[in-house]
Amino acid sequence: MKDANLELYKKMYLIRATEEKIRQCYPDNEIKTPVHLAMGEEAIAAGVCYALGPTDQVFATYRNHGVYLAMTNETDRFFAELYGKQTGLSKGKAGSMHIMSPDENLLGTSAIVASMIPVAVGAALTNQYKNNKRSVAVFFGDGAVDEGVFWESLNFACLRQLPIIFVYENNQYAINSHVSTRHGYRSLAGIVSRFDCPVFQSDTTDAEAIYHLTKNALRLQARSAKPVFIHLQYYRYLEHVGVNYDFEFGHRDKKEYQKWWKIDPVGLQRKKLLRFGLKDKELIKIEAGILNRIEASVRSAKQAPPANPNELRSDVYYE
Ligand SMILES: Cc1ncc(C[n+]2csc(CCOP(=O)(O)OP(=O)(O)O)c2C)c(N)n1
Repeated sequence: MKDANLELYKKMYLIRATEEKIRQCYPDNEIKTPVHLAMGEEAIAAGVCYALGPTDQVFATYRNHGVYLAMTNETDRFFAELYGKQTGLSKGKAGSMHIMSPDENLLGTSAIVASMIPVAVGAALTNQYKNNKRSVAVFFGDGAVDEGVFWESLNFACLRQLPIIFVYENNQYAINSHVSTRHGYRSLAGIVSRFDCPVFQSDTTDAEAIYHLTKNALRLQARSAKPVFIHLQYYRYLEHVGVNYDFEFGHRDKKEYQKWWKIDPVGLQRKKLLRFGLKDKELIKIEAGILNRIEASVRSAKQAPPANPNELRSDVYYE
């Protein structure tokens, strides 16, 4: 597992460093899109995406940077999109909340809570019809299960036994409201497992453990052709939208953050690699390579031409 653990670390470091760069640049006000940073979530994005097969498809939410970077390992088109440039993933017209890359199987992400869940179920239905052995993974938060469409989608996926992986990322908060003020039941996993949908659950921040859990879910799906539900936890370090901490507003206690920071996924993985015998200076070299790539991507994004107003209505669905 040493190679896999290094791969997972590279993915997580890329995600963390990219979001740190966004934090650094955002006050310049050249990035106009709202940004929902997912610092704290890296083990889920890296662990799940690394476990997926090369043709499996993915949908995610507006908190999508980690999933995009874990899927593509690419920062040029990513930063160009954030800067609203023609060289961006969607020619600068989508921004951070709708990052996608169909060529790399990231089929959609959206600002509308829970909206990708039924679309992912539709993709799974297509794959079932085509019998092409593709799975679809859809990421969503604890706020998304407050939406009726989540339950309708889960029901339909179970009824038709679709090849879909529901990836539930519980970070306890929907904007500022805690899960305990929103969920009128004790155990989501308990309810979902009463559907015809096996649940794989963990509260770990260890990317390797999440990778294995996802592999097990995929294996069961390949054997049984059932939908599966992966129930995970993380703590979002920063405010809901934007680049700052939000502890002064009083809805979250800094002690909660400090508890999770002790098991920060990126820090844990780095320590694990050192235990496996990697040298600190080898890791520093890898990290420097990633940081240089990010710097180069930001430089070229800044220099690229802005989104073209004449293309406002191309590549979009409108009547
Ligand atoms: C349908 C819909 N309702 C409300 C909102 C406003 N809104 C934006 S983010 C959010 C919270 C979602 O929380 P969660 O699903 O847990 O995701 P997280 O932000 O924690 O990643 C809400 C209610 C929205 N964007 N879409």
